[in-house]
Amino acid sequence: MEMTLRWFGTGFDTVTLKQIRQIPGVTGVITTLYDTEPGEVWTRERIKALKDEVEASGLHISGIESVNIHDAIKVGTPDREQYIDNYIETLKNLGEEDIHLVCYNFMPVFDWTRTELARVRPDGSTVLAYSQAAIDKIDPADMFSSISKDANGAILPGWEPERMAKIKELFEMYKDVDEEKLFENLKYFLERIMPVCDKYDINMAIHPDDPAWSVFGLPRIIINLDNIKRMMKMVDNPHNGVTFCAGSYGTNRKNDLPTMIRELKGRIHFAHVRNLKFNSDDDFEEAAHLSSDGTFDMYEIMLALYDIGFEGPIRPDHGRMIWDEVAMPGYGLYDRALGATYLNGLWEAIVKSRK
Ligand SMILES: [Mn+2]
Repeated sequence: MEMTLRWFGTGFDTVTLKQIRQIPGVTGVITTLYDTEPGEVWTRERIKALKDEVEASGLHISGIESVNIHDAIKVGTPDREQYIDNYIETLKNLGEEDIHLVCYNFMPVFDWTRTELARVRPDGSTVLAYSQAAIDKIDPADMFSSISKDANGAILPGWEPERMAKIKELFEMYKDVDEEKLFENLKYFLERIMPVCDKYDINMAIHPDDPAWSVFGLPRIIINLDNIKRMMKMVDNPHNGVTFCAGSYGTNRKNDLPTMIRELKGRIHFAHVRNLKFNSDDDFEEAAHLSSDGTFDMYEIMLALYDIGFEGPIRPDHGRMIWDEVAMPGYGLYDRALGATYLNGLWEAIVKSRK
């Protein structure tokens, strides 16, 4: 595996490449062109400029998170053809710049959903949290205003204000899209892009829906092992793989994370590893990466990744906000650096004990 950190780019991220370079063992970043719209072609010039900037800091681009999917593709409207052509063009440009990993998601309307961005934990740190009881009381149209006030001025990925301004329109677009339709549209998209992925050896790594169940009555499909297997089988190509996000699959207590990892051997192209603390089955908050601070056994997760011979990039995921840092919720420097260091420690111990 290669330890990496997510970086949103100069002007969007409070964390600098220089800081990332100083986290022991972190050699790459997972980044994006944060100011592009879903459906837009990423030009080679812009990709090259981003790559040059990262490389000048002594790091490299380990993958892209995300190249977002236009709603027309998820809904399956006739104009999806143009947006898929654009996506293919972006993949080609990434491939020509020697980038071989793309994380994306197929969630309708909302990306990840949380009800709080700054829940205070007993140690005084603040974290993202989710409560089903709170969701059940919120009108989805108010979701954006209810959480954006805690965003520390950051634009949250998937929660861009322009997008949230047309939320009613978005719900209308998706009104006839059920789980079957979403699977069908995902299949159509994957079949169209696989030739360019084969040509440039690009691993597509779908990110799970978070939380891993239906929210606001919207269909969600990338939520458990059966559905992932269905997705991989319907377009059976090694380039059609997954981002194994422990924190997202882990929202559903029925998902046994180490078992899922072992079952997905060969098709996990990217891993997000973080811990959650459950207060009940439908109220959880994000925790420090350390096993004892949350509910997951992080050693078992890392061991499963080791056992399947995982060689892709891995990154600590959402961190707590600690030491008075002001940053995008989940994406400060300090707690993610602690997370990377801890995961590297687990990995070193596993490697040495298995020799
Ligand atoms: Mn994730």
